[in-house]
Amino acid sequence: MCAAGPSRASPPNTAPPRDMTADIYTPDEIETGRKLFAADWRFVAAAGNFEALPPMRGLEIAFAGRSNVGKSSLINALTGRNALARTSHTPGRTQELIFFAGPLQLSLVDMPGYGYAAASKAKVKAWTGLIHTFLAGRANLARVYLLVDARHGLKPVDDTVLRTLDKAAVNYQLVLTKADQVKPSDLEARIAATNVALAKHPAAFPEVLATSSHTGTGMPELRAAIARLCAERARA
Ligand SMILES: Nc1nc2c(ncn2[C@@H]2O[C@H](COP(=O)(O)OP(=O)(O)OP(=O)(O)O)[C@@H](O)[C@H]2O)c(=O)[nH]1
Ligand SMILES: [Mg+2]
Repeated sequence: MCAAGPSRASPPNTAPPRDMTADIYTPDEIETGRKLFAADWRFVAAAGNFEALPPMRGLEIAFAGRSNVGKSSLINALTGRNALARTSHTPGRTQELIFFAGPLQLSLVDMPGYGYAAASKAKVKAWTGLIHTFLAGRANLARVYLLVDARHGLKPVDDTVLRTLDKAAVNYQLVLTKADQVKPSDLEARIAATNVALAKHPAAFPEVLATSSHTGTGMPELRAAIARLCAERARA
């Protein structure tokens, strides 16, 4: 079951939970992750405001990040489905919190992007409010993957979200997306620079993960990490 146990990270300045201290997975864990995401995943709800959120059920894992960073694509790549989450070349595609349910009472949450300059002020305000309220206040939010475009790295607009996550002590990990678009040497440099920036963030998993939804890079590890989280919460 993926439904039990506390959902918050350790308080600042204490050791991170064991599952957040290593990104090396055994072949068994990789296989468990593969099976978890090969199962049936389906859309369950869309919420444009806090009142419309579906009832809490099991654990939730949210994918947050700037507009167009590749959140919806990552959910599709994880689940091996082309169109489970809606993607688009143009920013601002996902405009609500979208919930997908899988096995073990686990849900994935596709979030609206932030930092989308072309949207109206009112929309930006509503999305930003919803994003921060959800990230800081959803009791069964077990982990947040904060996505950052590997070509651009962390931007000032990411800072407020990082602060919200630190303050709420939600356990989170930075994921570089679109790794296929960056030369390997530039990717190494981006990973190193992002790891340095992360040192200031107490609730963050200390290492970033490089992924590509187009080539599948990082998917087995991300699936294994989520499966490991489920197993740990079930034991807690
Ligand atoms: N090359 C490459 N392109 C990607 C990758 N992931 C996403 N994209 C592209 O980036 C664009 C945005 O992807 P989405 O998944 O819709 O991004 P999003 O973060 O959900 O965007 P919003 O919902 O608008 O915030 C699409 O054109 C994708 O095809 C990747 O790993 N590699
Ligand atoms: Mg999207």
